[in-house]
Amino acid sequence: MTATEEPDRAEPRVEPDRAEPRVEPYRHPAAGWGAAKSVTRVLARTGEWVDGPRAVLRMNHEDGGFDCPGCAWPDDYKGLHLDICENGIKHVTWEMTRKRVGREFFAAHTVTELSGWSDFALEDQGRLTEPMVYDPETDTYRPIDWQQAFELVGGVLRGLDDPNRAAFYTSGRLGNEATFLYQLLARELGTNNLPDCSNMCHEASGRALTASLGTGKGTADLKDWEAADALFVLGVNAASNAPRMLTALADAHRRGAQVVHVNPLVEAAATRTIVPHEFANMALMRATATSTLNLQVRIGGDFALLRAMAKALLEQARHDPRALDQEFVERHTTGFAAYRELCERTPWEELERQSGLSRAQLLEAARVYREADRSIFSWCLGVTQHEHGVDTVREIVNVLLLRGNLGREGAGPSPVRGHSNVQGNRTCGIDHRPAPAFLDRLAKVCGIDPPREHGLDTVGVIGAMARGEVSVFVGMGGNFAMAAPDTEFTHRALRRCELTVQVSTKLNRSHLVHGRRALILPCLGRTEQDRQRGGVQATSVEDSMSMVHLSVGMRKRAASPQLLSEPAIVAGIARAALPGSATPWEWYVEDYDRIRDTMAKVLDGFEDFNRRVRLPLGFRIRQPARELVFLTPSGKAEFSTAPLPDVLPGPGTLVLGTMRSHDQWNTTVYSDDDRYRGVKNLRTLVFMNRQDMRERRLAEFDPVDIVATARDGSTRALHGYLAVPYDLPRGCAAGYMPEMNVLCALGDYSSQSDQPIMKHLNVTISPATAP
Ligand SMILES: Nc1nc2c(c(=O)[nH]1)N[C@H]1C(S)=C(S)[C@@H](COP(=O)(O)OP(=O)(O)OC[C@H]3O[C@@H](n4cnc5c(=O)[nH]c(N)nc54)[C@H](O)[C@@H]3O)O[C@H]1N2
Ligand SMILES: Nc1nc2c(c(=O)[nH]1)N[C@H]1C(S)=C(S)[C@@H](COP(=O)(O)OP(=O)(O)OC[C@H]3O[C@@H](n4cnc5c(=O)[nH]c(N)nc54)[C@H](O)[C@@H]3O)O[C@H]1N2
Ligand SMILES: [Mo]
Repeated sequence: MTATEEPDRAEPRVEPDRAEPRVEPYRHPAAGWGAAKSVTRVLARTGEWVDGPRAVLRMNHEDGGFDCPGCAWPDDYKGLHLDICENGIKHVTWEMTRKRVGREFFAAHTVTELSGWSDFALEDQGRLTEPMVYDPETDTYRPIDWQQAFELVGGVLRGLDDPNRAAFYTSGRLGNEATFLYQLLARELGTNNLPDCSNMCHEASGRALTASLGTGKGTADLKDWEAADALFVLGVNAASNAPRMLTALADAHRRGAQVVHVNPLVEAAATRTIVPHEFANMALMRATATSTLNLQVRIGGDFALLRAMAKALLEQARHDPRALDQEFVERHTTGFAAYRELCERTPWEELERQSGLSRAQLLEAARVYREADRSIFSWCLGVTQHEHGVDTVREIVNVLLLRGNLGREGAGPSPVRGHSNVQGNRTCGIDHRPAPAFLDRLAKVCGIDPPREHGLDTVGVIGAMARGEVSVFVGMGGNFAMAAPDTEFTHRALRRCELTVQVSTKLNRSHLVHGRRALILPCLGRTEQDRQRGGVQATSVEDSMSMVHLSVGMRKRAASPQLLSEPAIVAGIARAALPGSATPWEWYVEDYDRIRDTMAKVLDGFEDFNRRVRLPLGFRIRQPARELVFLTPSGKAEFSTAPLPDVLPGPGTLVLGTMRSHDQWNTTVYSDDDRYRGVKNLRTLVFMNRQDMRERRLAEFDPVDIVATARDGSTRALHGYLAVPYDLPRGCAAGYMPEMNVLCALGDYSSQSDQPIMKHLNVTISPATAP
């Protein structure tokens, strides 16, 4: 008997349109009718006409409902209204599809066959329905019951001679309660091997903010965004990746605030928008501008721009003391003199060359900053996925400190996190370098003896698997095989494992690139009701601005009756792996309030967790730096004095950055379109500066070979990509992740953050040699 709710429809491969590729400038405002049309298409495609809109109405509500599984942009604190966006709707309906991938499907297709399918076709099969185990005899996945699945994992984990031979990956959707249990499982077992997607996105931000301010998070919240006189937005494609930020940008522009975008590309959010939930404006096509200044830095040029702003302020301060907040600098910071000296010594010509901007542009940025009373700097991957990501975020803080833009309304650093709960994951213990104080409390409260030595992060774990040092890989969500750098190497590493376990909602490549033994464990999604012995459960999540609130799934019928919640799966594995454990795993799962009560004792700022998380908008985690309390060695905010990095491409080479299209969620690609960049039916493209193309005798859509040279001199190549002329600085090129991970060597990670430098690959691009 199949466990699926409805007959399994092993449909033929559904590929995105294979129509002619087209690229033409997008001339419409962001969001608005283009978005509405796209949503209509998505709802039609997933067959969610009734449930889709109903679900969306339950999203991001102050009084229950579930948290959008999309990005980590905070909900509008003013409460009940439709704070939704096109891409949020896409993510929700993606989870709610009526399609199912059940045992007949797996019986009918060998893993070898499925490996030839596109990623789109794999996910398009629908929701996973029951636990599956890999059968090497037939090269297929076959059903296994939950107890046997847990026993299999438990048995392998128990048999390890060293717990550090296991690694536990997290993708940032996991709710706080499951997160807490997951890290407890790893640490009770005896390892800090907790790689996560944050190792590929905001590791640099966390390390930089901790070093400068003693807190790993931003300090500004949505109210601050509304009070700021200037917003600096660096390296974010907001219209696609944090669409609800458009509202904040449009509001700022309307009230006369300055909105400065720093990006090699002029992205849709840097022009104008129709505010996503303002239906009247939508009907009237009334767009609001979202930018007062666009600065097209070269890739990696942000640091030079920031230092130039500091230099200009310091020069101005010689005759205009108000250029700096001297009192703030004296009272709250350390290291100012050395920083000033460093800025003064850095020549303007170097700053122009490294930023790719003219002196006039650099001075204009400084002027806007100087004339604003209150400024917020916000950033995402354009800043972090670089060798100098940590230094650059610290330079942002330096610039903020010069004018006392911290600890007061309308000011502060404001990183834009990725996955909806990636920040909560870190808060709740997913950290391969845990703080000793956290481990002490965990030991005391949970009665375990957690390991003290640092564990492996994403890059580290891939190397360790390749060397045979890690032999069990558990993926709590995500799609590690595609998200990680150096695709072929990563795949070889995963295949060396004794056991790979993927807890997932949909079929993806990570199920096909597996160890000697392999399990697929299907879980409930965020939209689905999670009923345990103690009744319907809610999980909590934390947004980019440290607000923690509850998310309650409302779909009564899960994709399959066999799905377990993520906390239940963690508990099942833990019970099997740790038979003598004193942790009350099953008791925790009966009622997540019990998990929260324990978390309240372990986690800083979570006192009275169960009560506060039920307040209408949840609660904000205390942020010492926001109160001008700095948990740094000096007890003050610390200026950093990093030298200006050299980011210029070598002769004949270009710097290539990988990024998302408008129509994808990380490794999930919805279509081959990238609406705001004017692209239709094409993902195998590389955006290039026109002159760089001319130099290489390339015309639009000419096929090219892209060869990346890693630091160790090894090369990796993609063939047959199409060159697309685009407005970006000379020497810079861009294309889509995850496909371009093929080009990113495992060894090319930042020495400051250990993040793969996915925005800074050294490549040569030339006319394709083979047709
Ligand atoms: N719809 C949708 N939303 C998402 C995601 C998704 O895949 N789809 N992913 C989520 C996740 S996990 C994350 S981490 C975030 C990612 O959000 P983003 O950081 O916006 O992601 P990317 O697409 O990588 O885009 C990076 C941006 O940085 C710019 N850039 C590249 N190099 C540089 C540089 O050197 N300097 C500057 N200043 N800019 C540069 C690029 O032009 C691009 O605009 O989004 C989250 N939200
Ligand atoms: N070249 C390059 N590579 C990159 C990046 C880049 O900019 N350039 N960005 C990096 C970044 S910022 C990130 S965050 C990573 C993303 O890395 P991941 O987080 O590992 O990847 P996702 O594509 O978000 O994961 C999608 C899968 O998650 C599963 N899933 C979805 N919802 C749920 C759920 O509720 N529960 C569970 N258990 N599973 C679920 C589904 O099976 C789906 O196939 O990629 C990184 N890789
Ligand atoms: Mo991310």
